[in-house]
Amino acid sequence: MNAEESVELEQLMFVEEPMRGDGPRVHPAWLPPEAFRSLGARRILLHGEGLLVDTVLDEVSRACARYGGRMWHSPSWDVDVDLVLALRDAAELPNPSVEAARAAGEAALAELGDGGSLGDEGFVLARAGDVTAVLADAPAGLLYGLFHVVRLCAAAFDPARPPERHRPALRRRMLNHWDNVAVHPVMGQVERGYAGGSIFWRDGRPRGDLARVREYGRLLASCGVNAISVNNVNVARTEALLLTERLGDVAEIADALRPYGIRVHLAVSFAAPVVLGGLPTADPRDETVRAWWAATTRRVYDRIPDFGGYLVKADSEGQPGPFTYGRDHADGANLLAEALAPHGGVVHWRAFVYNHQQDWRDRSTDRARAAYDHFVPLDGRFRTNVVVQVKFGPVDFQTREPVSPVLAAMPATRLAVELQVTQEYTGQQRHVCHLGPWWSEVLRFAPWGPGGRTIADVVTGEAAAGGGLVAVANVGDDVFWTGHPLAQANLYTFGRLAWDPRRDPTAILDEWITLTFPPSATADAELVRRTLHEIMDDSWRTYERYTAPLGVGFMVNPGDHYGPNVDGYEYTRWGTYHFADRDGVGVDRSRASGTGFAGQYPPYWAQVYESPESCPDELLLFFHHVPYGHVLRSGSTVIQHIYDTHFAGVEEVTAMRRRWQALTGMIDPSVYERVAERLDEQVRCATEWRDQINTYFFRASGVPDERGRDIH
Ligand code: GCV
Repeated sequence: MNAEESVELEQLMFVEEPMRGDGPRVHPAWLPPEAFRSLGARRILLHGEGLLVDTVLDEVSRACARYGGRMWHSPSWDVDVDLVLALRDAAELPNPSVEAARAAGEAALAELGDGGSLGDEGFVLARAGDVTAVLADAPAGLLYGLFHVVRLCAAAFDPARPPERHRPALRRRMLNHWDNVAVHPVMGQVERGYAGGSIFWRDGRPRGDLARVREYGRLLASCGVNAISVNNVNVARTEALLLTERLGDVAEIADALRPYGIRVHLAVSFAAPVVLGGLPTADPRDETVRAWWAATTRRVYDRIPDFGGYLVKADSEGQPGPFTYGRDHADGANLLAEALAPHGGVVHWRAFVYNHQQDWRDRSTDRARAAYDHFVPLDGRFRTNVVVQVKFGPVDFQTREPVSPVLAAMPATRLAVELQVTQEYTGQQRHVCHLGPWWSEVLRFAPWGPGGRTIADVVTGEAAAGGGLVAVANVGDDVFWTGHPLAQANLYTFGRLAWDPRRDPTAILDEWITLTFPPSATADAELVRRTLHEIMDDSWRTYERYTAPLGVGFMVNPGDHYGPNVDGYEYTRWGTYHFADRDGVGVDRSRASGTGFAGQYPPYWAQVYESPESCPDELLLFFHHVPYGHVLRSGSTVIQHIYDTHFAGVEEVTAMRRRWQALTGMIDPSVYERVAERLDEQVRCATEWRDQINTYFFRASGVPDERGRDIH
């Protein structure tokens, strides 16, 4: 290439970063420009074509414009580069160093790979001489490879770096937004949303800020999420219309997210043939109903060719479902699956089905049993494009629950685990509660006994054909995306665990810290890192300590679910009881004398959970009703454990607030202030929890604290 050509090509290929007048409109979360410094200072060659390759092009161009690097796209020039990002089937280049890097990538793949295929989303990274090569079979792989290089920073260019191959363990890594289009009179714009309004909808209309939606797509792609549903699973009239008249609104979101490899799904009402189609029935066995779903779904795919599929909450908390017609959940799910199958779509059918009209005096009905009782008998009847989506625990996203036994009992069904990134029961994004360690514990749980297959194996499935990982999103139109800036880490961690459910959550948190607070722009990077780990690593356990004890759950204020209220749900219809009285506390779910829920587990855990002696302490009150003097495996009595953990929890939160103060002046002041405010609230609320819980159990039991601390 001669000098003139070079100048011309530079003008063509070297894209300037668009100016952003008054700085970013929203916090950049874990993708601040500074995180791209190492990449942006390099000479980079991008080789391949496609929509997602254009996204890579845009990312790299902006980074290079900012940090002085250079970029070429699919040229045949002989240039010296530091990084090649190439599709494997892109034509050869007459550039010896680039071709050597590609050959090194291919060789690494042959050595590391099983048959050499990277799939739709995988990539390989290898070094050849002074060049780093990232190769992928498909554009999405290149995009994920690019974000990997960003995460690695300078380490991506370390000559000693051994080759590595990455492929997501789970095919679908999905977020469910519980966003309402029209403001719900009780639940608001976002059901269980703690970060302002919706980024998609406002007051019955699309919010109209597609730039923000694109920015969201970028954040999600960078942590590995590849699917979202855009409306609440409780589908009201306005939201139902997204399937038909207002499909254009969904298509706009899909268009904004497509460049980031994210497919859009829709929560639909099972009664849609009646409420939208004017049919007299929504019976899944009725021919006109089947034809309605087939035609409606065809229209969806005409408008959104890469539409992901439907998400359904049926016969649950008042949502319509197949029970109305004497049909079961397999009939219902298969109806929608049949309509989606010709287009490659899936239906995510939720297993969150229980009797929400319970009488608290009826001790034989147990909400924990419900999903198993409804779904396990249907195993083997679901079509292959049905994913049964199971909440991780048998009740409802509590701070501590056993892992749902459904996940071990449906071997002939594709199962997804549903997590809750939005912190409904874990501090509502006013409390620091880093959930990675909890999710990791769930994913590593071996339901058939230690050393056996894990929940991660179940959702991965044979040849990655499992149902994947899903979570309820925690994002809103808040300037920090998640209300509490540190709650961004939960979103990031979800994506990274969905990519690889076996990863260490502390390492993921470390990655998030490095990206969000880049060492090159932080006065004392080590202090920031250490402080954040000290505050966040154990924050879920701290939260557990000052709230409902020993797995008993709830004890929250009814309705908004924030703050303590020991008897708030005790005499209600929701099936969430603790049965505390003057003698003891907890729910007997044993086979011998209780609801029999413990018997829903495979033999190893059925036996462990059956007896208070072998049941793990942290789940004792979930499985057993015991006297206050019962001695835990830890050696403490139940009542003393309650006092000790509640005092300790508040002390830990007070220490968090003190530690945070050490970061004054070290980080973005707006982040500092927001977190500081929320830590004040966390200290207040944790103190309230401590006092309410300790006082309640002191009065009920009459047993004093053996250390004589203040209990009111
Ligand atoms: C979307 C819990 C929440 C509800 C939620 C429901 C569900 O009950 O409190 O707001 O409804 O779970 O998962 O469907």
